Formats: sequence, C-alpha cells, structure tokens
Amino acid sequence: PENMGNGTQLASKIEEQLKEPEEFRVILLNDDYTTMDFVVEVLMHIFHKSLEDATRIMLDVHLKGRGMVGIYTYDIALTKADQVHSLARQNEFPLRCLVEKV
Ligand code: TYC
Repeated sequence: PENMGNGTQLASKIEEQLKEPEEFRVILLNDDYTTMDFVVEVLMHIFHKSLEDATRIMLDVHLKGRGMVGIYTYDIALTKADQVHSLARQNEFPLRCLVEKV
C-alpha cells in the first residue's frame, strides 16, 4: 500500500517471515474404478509411505470415502495433489485428492 512507509513495510515483511508456515492437509477420495494397487503405489511413491502405512490409508479411504494422507506446506501439498492427478490421468484412473487448510 502507498501509505506504508519503508519501515512499516520492512517490519511487516520480517513479521511474516517469523510466522510458522501455514499447514494444508492432502485428502484422498475414494472412487469405484482406481485399483487398490495403484492407490498403494501412489501413496508409496508420491507421499513416501511404507507399504504398511500405504495399505492402511488406502483401505481407510476405500471404507470411509475419504482420508488424510498428510500435512504439508501450501506449495508441497499442491505439488503432491498435481502429481497424483497427472499420474492417475496417465493411467486412466479417476483418482482425486483435495488440499484443505488446517
Ligand atoms: N474403491 C477402490 C476399489 O475398490 C479402491 C480405492 C481406494 C480407490 C482408495 C480410490 O482413494 C482410493 N478398487
């Protein structure tokens, strides 16, 4: 803003940098067509989950309709959601995920 002096601008920039980064949940959605194996692979390769955790998350989403995969900063959450959608599209699966502010 024009009425902000340089000092005020610098102070608010420093204040912003001192804040903890905001957190975003990545939520995976169930569907009827994506294979269980593909979901487990996505969870292992994109979200670095163990086979055990990936299987647990996949089954939870399958049974409940949706489930949390992890909490990330804004850029990382959006990048992971993009990677899921592009890998799913390449493999002709309708798998979707959402990014929600914590
Ligand atoms: N419901 C799918 C099936 O029965 C499996 C699945 C699980 C799909 C989790 C998407 O996010 C998902 N093949």
